Amino acid sequence: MAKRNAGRTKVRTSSLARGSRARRGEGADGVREARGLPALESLAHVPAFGDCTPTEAQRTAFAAFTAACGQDPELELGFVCRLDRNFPAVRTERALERAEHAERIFKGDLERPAVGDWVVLRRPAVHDVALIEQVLPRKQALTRWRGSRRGEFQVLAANVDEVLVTQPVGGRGLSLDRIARSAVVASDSGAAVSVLLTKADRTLSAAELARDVASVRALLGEDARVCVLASLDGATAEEADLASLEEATLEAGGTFGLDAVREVVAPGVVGLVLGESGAGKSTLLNALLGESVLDTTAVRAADDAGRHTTVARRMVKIPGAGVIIDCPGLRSLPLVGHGQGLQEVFGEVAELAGECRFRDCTHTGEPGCRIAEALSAGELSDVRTRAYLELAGEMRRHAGSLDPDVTLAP
Ligand SMILES: Nc1nc2c(ncn2[C@@H]2O[C@H](COP(=O)(O)OP(=O)(O)O)[C@@H](O)[C@H]2O)c(=O)[nH]1
Ligand SMILES: [Mg+2]
Repeated sequence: MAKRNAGRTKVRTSSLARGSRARRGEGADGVREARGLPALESLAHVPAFGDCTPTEAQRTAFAAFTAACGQDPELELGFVCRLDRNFPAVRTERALERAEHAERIFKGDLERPAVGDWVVLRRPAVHDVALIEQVLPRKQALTRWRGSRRGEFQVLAANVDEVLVTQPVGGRGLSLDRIARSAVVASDSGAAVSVLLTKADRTLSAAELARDVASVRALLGEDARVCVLASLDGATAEEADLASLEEATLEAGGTFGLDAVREVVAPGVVGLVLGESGAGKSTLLNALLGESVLDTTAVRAADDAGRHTTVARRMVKIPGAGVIIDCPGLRSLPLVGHGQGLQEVFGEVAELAGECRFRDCTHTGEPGCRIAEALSAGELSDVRTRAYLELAGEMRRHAGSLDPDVTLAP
């Protein structure tokens, strides 16, 4: 019974607002216009219902919800394909709809939907605006710590298969620290990781690019997928010697060009571009789409940073490939509670760290430190060990800064 009621929660819009909207006959369009949201009909490359696939668990949960509501025909299965300033758009088999949150979601009793979430959508026969009743169990969620002492995490997206860690080369130079922490956050969520090195046309030489590719592989392991992209904004296409950049990339064990990205995000795969503002994420998606659908921005020469043009989180369907989520750049990515991800990315280092004599060994000169032993015996990579120790230390410090009653999920 509780479930049935749960399925019939009220709309969060006040009945007054709803009533007046209905009286004015505005419907969903009125809501959209009032909020300055883009018209759904105007959006290109929105994935079709069949471009994403719910898991068995998500299907079962949907079936259980509708069964508890007496197979209410108003309920539909869908996924959130867009969030414009937190206003969701949901793709169902029948349509693409703007939706509001059910009261229990709005009040915070239930999880808020993120892009990629499979949801139960109520499409009321009489009312105008669809309602997200519940978020179905997530296959995974990409989350980041908000930095507060309460240990709250922001869900960047859900049900993502492949995180494309995007970082420009040339300019300020590669940030291996940023790549390492992005890989940890992504692996912690259970997603696979690829690294995209963008703007390779700006590197001084093919040899320099080869060094960058090699250093990412040295950091994340020889199996790491590193894909190099160049001249995607068109402006510099003629000046750059793309052939020699490609050759250098392949020799260093990387892959090159848009086809390499299409291969990683194959049909049926949901990817997400994760990187700082100005990294070239939207430009990459436009190149994959073959037209300028996403807004891009000029970066500041001083620090190579963009100005956060991308305010919406949205999915686009890449022709001949899968779906990619574009989201606003993240300025910082502080780590806390991502131990699982750290273990996954730096497995051999994490394993040795667990074998030190002291359980709380900080690996800074204590006796019986297995890491120090392995390093001096040449059994561990310096680069990987340094990155591990840096991030593990940061996670410990951050965990210590949380309020004492906060416990992080293991
Ligand atoms: N030289 C060069 N510049 C690029 C390339 N891709 C993107 N840019 C530039 O980088 C800036 C930021 O790109 P944008 O796609 O908006 O970055 P986002 O914030 O990550 O989405 C824009 O000025 C682009 O023209 C590239 O392949 N080569
Ligand atoms: Mg962008």
